Amino acid sequence: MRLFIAIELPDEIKKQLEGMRTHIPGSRWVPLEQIHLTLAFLGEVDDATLDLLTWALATIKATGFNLCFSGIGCFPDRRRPRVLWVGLEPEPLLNSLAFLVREAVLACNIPQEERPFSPHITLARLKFPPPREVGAFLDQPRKQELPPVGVREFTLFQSLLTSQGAVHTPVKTFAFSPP
Ligand code: 3AM
Repeated sequence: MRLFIAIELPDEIKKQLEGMRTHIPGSRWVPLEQIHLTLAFLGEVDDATLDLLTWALATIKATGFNLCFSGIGCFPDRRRPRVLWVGLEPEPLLNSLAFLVREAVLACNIPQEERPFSPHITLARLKFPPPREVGAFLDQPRKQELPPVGVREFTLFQSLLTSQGAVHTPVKTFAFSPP
């Protein structure tokens, strides 16, 4: 099973993020139902490791926090933008959750990339080098404030690759223990 771990966002927020779409040639906008905040990408995991992983994730002790949205940006940089995203204000409890998730994943012998966790919500992927519309998108003034989102759980997702693109299905949700 191809898996990743993410924080789900409320439908209202997903609608507002979807509303930020503009016309950019060669862009593939993330469908509303697939907008999320990725904590870890796992890739293919076998059934035995999945059992181990769900046990390891269930032992995570995390504290609830609020996600506060910041500006729009891109990866890897403005000269070669491939991914357009909305960023998040620094939140130590989010970093701590990502760290605990990463430790749990590594403990199950699932390899993880070395690069540091860089919290973002992907809005679009670009197929070819930046048309001028990308600059306009990145420089747009903030039209509306997105309200903060309370986070009390995270979700293990299956990502099934199909000819129509990826289909994401929640496998298991892990609620933070009450304070
Ligand atoms: O939330 P974002 O868009 O950053 O890009 C994929 C998405 O991250 C990423 O996993 C998240 C859920 O699909 N992803 C997909 N394939 C990947 C890979 N081979 C990957 N991340 C790293 N390596």
